[in-house]
Formats: sequence, structure tokens, C-alpha cells
Amino acid sequence: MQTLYILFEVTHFIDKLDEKRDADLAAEARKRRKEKPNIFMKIINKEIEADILYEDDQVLAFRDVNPVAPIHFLVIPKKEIPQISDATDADVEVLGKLLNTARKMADKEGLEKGYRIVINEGKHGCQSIYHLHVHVIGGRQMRWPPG
Ligand code: DGP
Repeated sequence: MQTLYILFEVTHFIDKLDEKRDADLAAEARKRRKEKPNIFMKIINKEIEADILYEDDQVLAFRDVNPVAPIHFLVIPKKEIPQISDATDADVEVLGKLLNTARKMADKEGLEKGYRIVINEGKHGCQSIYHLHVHVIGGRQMRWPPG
């Protein structure tokens, strides 16, 4: 009986730690949003212009302003998810939608020889805009590994 009680207490303690971690992560994400104005939200809201390739109620695809290849576009969720590590199980549909849109638009852009799909995550991933985005890059031979 006592063992069961101890098990319950330990589980409760771990739950509390998880809650704290989730709160800390959310606070960090909010801080990042405050520090760096989210330019992609402005594109979604049509406050700034972009060369839009596709739009529906969940996602938006537009050409990257700084292309690293002949074809370079981004697919973003309309929901504000700062980075892939902030996504949750509740986002599984929109995450699927991002890849599916990337695939469809790559096809439309004539990338039949192949292309690269990239998500930069956080500091080590060199993420510069804290609104989740999928890069689709093609129209030339890619190299591996990336820098
Ligand atoms: P990343 O490093 O993964 O965060 O990539 C951000 C990309 O966003 C980068 O390739 C340049 C692009 N970008 C930044 N600002 C704008 C903008 O105002 N318009 C468009 N179309 N692309 C932008």
C-alpha cells in the first residue's frame, strides 16, 4: 500500500515538472515573439506584400525574398506556431498540410528532377523568422551535407 502511495506521489511530482516545463516553453516562445516581430504574420494578414503561390484557410505558400536556388518558396501555417519544437499533437493536421502543400506546389513549379524540403529549428538550425516555415528549394543540383 505504501509503495503504491509513493508511486502516486512520484507520478504527481513528474506531472508538475512537465507542467512547469510546458509553461516555461510557452513563456520563452512569447518572449521570442515580442523580441522579433513576426513578419510572416504580416504576410498572412496582407499587411506586407509577398509573391503568393497558394493560400487556403490553413496554409500559405509564397516565394522566398532571398532565394538560394532558382526555385525557393516557403509554406507556412496560418496558425502562429513559432517553431517546429512548439508544435503539439493538436497540430498534426496542419503539419501534414504543410508537407502536402510543399509537394503539390513543387509539382506545379516543375521540380520533377527533385528538390529539398528544409525546416530550420532554433539557434543551431539557423532559424531567423520565428513563425514555422517549410523551405522548398529546387531547380539546381543540391549538395550534402548542408553547412
Ligand atoms: P529561416 O532562416 O529558416 O528562418 O528562413 C527565413 C526565410 O524567410 C529566409 O530564407 C528569408 C525569408 N524571408 C524573410 N523575410 C521575408 C519577407 O519579408 N518576405 C519573404 N517573401 N521572405 C522573407
